[in-house]
Amino acid sequence: MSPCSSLFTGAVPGLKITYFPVRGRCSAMRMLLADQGQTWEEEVVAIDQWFSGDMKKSCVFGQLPKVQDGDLVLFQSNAILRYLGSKFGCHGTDIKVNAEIDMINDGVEDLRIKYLTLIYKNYETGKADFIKSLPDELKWFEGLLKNNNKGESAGFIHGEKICYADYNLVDLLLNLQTLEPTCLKELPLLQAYYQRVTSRPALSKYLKSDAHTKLPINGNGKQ
Ligand code: 6SG
Repeated sequence: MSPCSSLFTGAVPGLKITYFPVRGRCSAMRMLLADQGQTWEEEVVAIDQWFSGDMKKSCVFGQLPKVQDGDLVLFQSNAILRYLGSKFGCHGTDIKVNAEIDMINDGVEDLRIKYLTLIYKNYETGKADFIKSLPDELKWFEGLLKNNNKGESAGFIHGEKICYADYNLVDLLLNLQTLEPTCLKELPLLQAYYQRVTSRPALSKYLKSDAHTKLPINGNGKQ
């Protein structure tokens, strides 16, 4: 029993994601689950229900997503991703490998925060500059791929096995290409990596499903 469990309703069998009707911060965890052949339940919280009800008070940091797995209740999307990575074999087995994967995921989070700031705070005034900054922002990931066996046989952002940070990075790359379709033009390794990961059969099937395509990327209609 986790220390927070008493705050929440009882254990649920299997995995349940509670979130707004958007891809947002749940897209990477859904990709991970789909690609790893898992099923899960979705509890969709309408935005008016969120602002008029008591759910916010019951959340550890007053925010969603929430993931429940049996008697474990988790908030914070990156902690959730890391947990799902450990549970389904997409985290390392060695503490040093894990630390490197976590470091890469933190790099993805830094860029995601810049993207979300644009989307939710200054889309109209900041879009052109943000797009201009993308080659500089993304070159670090191109560099990681280059150092990973020159990006040739290496399929992934760390080593040769998919890790939870791959799903987070691929989700962010999908959003960035929606914002600016040519943003990977000068980054051949990242472009090939994106194609390679999103072509994995189960992930590709999920990305084409209504469950994914019918959800807006963000909560304010901007993308
Ligand atoms: C918003 O920020 O979807 N959670 C969001 N908003 C509601 O009352 N560090 C953690 C994590 O990684 C960040 C959580 C995240 O898990 S996600 C949340 O709970 C709150 O704070 C982005 C998203 N937005 C869609 C959306 C529409 C209505 C509520 C949420 C308008 C936009 C954001 C708030 C109001 Fe909105």
